[in-house]
Amino acid sequence: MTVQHIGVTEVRSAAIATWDFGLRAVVETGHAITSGASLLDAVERGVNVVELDASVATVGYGGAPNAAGVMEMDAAVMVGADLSVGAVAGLQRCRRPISVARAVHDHCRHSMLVGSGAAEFARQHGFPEEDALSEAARAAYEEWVATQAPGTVHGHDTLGLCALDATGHLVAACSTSGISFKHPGRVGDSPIVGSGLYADNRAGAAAATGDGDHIQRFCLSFLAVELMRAGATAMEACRQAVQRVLDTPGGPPTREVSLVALSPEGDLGAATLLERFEYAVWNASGAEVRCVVAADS
Ligand code: SD4
Repeated sequence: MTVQHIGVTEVRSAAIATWDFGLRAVVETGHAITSGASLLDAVERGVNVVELDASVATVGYGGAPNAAGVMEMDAAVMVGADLSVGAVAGLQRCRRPISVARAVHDHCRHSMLVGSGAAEFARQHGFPEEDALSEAARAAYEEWVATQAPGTVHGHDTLGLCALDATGHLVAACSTSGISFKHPGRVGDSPIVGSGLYADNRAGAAAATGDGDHIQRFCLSFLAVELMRAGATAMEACRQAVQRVLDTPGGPPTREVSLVALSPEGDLGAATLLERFEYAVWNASGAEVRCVVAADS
């Protein structure tokens, strides 16, 4: 477990992110918050760090392409102060999809743009056309084409990030290349408000990761936030939300379900149906990777 103590001036500020690679995102977000950036800027910078890291094989540059070998990325941001959102889905030729989602939030009269319309919007707002397919991702794709039957599900890990500043504002964000080698045009839970992410300053914020084809059936992030609104701690809210998946009539459709959550008081939560799920936190005590085991184990 890595612990980094970094200068924290605001005791309430906190951030939580999915997976161990989320550590870099929460540390960057924390630095930005403590150096006076707006919460939205801080979250965008935190997500950008992971998006631009080609060694993360599921987010932004270096992520996994679709079944046609084309990178199609999903990202969204939600602001808990006014429930405003910006989202992109199936975005091509961009290495920082969260920044395009942020631009949709800031400059577009719509909440979500997809495919060629999202790419055109990105160009209009100054995002260069960039190849998001890394050499390693191209090699993995070629190996998949040579060896795997179409439709085989490969790795997929979304960066979901929730952050709180000292004034009680919450922001949630998601960025992913989605399920590896997915059908062209497939959109997962990550850019869908309520499924991949949700934030409301009055109740909390949450973000999901896992098999988005199933996660979007449960509106898991909204559910976790509503459970916090009803009085659950962030940890209880995550556990009860993943329990909803376990309770599916006929049995859970997938065990690839994990959630992180943050309350307006800075209380942190996570739950999973995987054997173990690593997530990253940052607050006044420092930054570290933590782990939870399956909620029903
Ligand atoms: C998706 N939920 O596109 C994303 C992928 C993911 O852990 O988070 N995997 O379905």
